Amino acid sequence: MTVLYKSDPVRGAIWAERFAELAPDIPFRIWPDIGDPAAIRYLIAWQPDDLAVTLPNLEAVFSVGAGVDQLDLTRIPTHLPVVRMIEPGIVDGMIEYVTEAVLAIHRDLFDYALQQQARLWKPMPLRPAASRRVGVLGLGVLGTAVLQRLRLFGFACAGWSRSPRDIEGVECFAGEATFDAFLARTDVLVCLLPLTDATRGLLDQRVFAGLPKGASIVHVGRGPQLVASDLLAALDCGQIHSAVIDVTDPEPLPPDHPLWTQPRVRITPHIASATCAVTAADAVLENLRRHQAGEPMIGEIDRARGY
Ligand code: NDP
Ligand code: OXD
Repeated sequence: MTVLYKSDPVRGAIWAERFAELAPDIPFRIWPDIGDPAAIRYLIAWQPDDLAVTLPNLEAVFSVGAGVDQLDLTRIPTHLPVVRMIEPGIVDGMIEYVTEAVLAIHRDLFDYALQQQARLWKPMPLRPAASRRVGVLGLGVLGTAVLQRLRLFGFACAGWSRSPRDIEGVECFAGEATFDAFLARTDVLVCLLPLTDATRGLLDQRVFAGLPKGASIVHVGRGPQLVASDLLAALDCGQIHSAVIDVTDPEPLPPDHPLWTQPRVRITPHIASATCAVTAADAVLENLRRHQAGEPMIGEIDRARGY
């Protein structure tokens, strides 16, 4: 039962070490050194290309990331389960990134950065966290973890998902019928949705207009969910005050893109979070055990939903 890894080889070496330590009986190979293709049962990849079609005895495909939008599902035969990455390293990184971004917005750090450039010493009133309404799009593994941390600061927390959720201390909205009400109560909008046909282009002029004037955006989902020209227009007219953007379309963001120079936009190069190789190997090993035992794997995606 060989496992084949096809992604960053440096991280692959860490995966290999962890497999050798915890499951020395499972051969772990790093692409392109695949050995006998017929022996490979499990594939761990960011982009498998045609491997899911050409490996004759494959039993499952694991994404090295939380998202699966980078996979071309049409090139993964329908009998193969596709599993996204759920592991504590990604969660911790995302909590740190979003917490910092929301606090920077809450404590007016965009304005103070501009004041610093102008050498202007001008304190602004301190606003209690309870009066700042944070709203997270997506109440999955990451959205829920982020809200559970933000609650501790006292922010008024809400979230929006497709199906109804119940999270302590969080006002949960579900489905399109509640979307406008969710937006209307949100001062800081965090996007943690997977990229699907339903979420592509979601962050557009209509969404920005539905937020209270002067709201801010933290975008950590996927670049194609944001209509950048609409955001720039909303920033220009003051409807949106500021934006923290970790994911863009395309990536890397081209040097002449106007988002780079908008004074109230902060850009990072898709680093909000990253898979931790050690805990990811643990997560896959647990799923291999489950698969061998005929139990459901953690993070298996629903192909029809796209996430
Ligand atoms: P999950 O699958 O656990 O959660 C997805 C959430 O989004 C669910 O609550 C789901 O609703 C909701 N959702 C999906 N489609 C819709 C829709 N059309 N309308 C309303 N709600 C919807 O994903 P994760 O939390 O693990 O990850 C979320 C995304 O974060 C990833 O797909 C990836 O794109 C991004 N990411 C970004 C990283 C970065 O570094 N910038 C790092 C890691 C992930 P329901 O609960 O009803 O299913
Ligand atoms: C992921 C990512 O999906 O890094 O894990 O964006």
